[in-house]
Amino acid sequence: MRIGIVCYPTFGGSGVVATELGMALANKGHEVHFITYNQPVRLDFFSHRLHFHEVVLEEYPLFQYQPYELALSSKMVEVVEKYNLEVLHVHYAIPHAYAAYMAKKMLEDKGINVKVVTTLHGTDITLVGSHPTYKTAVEFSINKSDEVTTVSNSLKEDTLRLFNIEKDIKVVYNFIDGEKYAKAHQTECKRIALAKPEEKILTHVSNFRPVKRTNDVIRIFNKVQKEIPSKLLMVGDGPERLNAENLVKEFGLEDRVLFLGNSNEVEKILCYSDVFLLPSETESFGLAALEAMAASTAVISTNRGGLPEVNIHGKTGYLSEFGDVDDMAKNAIAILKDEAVLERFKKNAKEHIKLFSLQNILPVYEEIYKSCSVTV
Ligand code: GMT
Repeated sequence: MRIGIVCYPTFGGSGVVATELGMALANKGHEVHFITYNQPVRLDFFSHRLHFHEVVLEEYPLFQYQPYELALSSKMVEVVEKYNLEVLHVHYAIPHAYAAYMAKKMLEDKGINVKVVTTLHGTDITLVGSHPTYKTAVEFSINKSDEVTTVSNSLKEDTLRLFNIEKDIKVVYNFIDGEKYAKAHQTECKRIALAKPEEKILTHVSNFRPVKRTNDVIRIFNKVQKEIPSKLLMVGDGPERLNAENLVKEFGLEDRVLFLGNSNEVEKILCYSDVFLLPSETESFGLAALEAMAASTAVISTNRGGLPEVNIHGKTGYLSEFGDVDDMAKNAIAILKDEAVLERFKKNAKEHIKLFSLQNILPVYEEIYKSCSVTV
């Protein structure tokens, strides 16, 4: 099939899922066209089946805000027309689903029919999308999509609770290419570069937004390192990074916590990790946790949103109430202090990700594309 993928090209989970999906579809023989304002960060190869079309914004002094939706929908029309695309798969409702609807209507005027699949990722529903500023347009564009998917049952429930949705919503979990992580484990893991053999390694990966509670990560680690010789790797960047760095200084943990910045090769960092910390206020799925599990890492997280669908309490890690730093530290210590327990959790985590394998999820998206395009 000929598929257009619209996403944020950054380190956020929705962009990562969209990019991995596009690359996997191209590998399977589909023609894929990414349409966004920058080359997606995880897009690591091009082929005759994988294309990138940049949405260029024209600066004009009159505009306090550049009208990205206009540029995006115009680009979608151009690419659909030129490459005869059958489906536009937009990731993250704002503003992608809205721009896709406009593109579809403009194309209809030219006698061209393209189907729109919208995947909701989390904050486009739970934090930003349901805000009165955006709600009307988000609800409209979800209802006007040909197919709507969410990345967890929890996000589907949130969407139905927060919006007046007339469309059927299909749940398609985020997925992972387990082989990439297995390879990193075998060939590229030089743990000794970061920690002494007797030290355990804890990791956090995020965009350091307030919802990720990066200060709770530091507080949990502060408690853990008092009982377990350990290091903490903080991967990513964002508005809360400075606060987290200040808290590290306050606790006197500068030699135990490493801030590594953004990385598009998280598998090479996660392969060092024993425990992954994700104390988020909300998380529609928690792709970062799934990536950690693929690298055989136990997960300590909150029980919010879709996290219980990914992290199984007492098996792949532990779930705690949001903000309960003591409980999360206690659980991390329980896993880390006993080598046999740690090995069991690591093995369970690696086993559990099979449910979310690329091989399982890719055909589900292909089926969705096919089913909506046959109604042409
Ligand atoms: O985690 C973020 O803040 C980024 C955000 C995004 O849309 O890029 O992530 C959301 O989508 C991911 C991929 O589906 C999910 O794994 C994350 O749980 C979700 N984030 C939140 O719900 C906070």
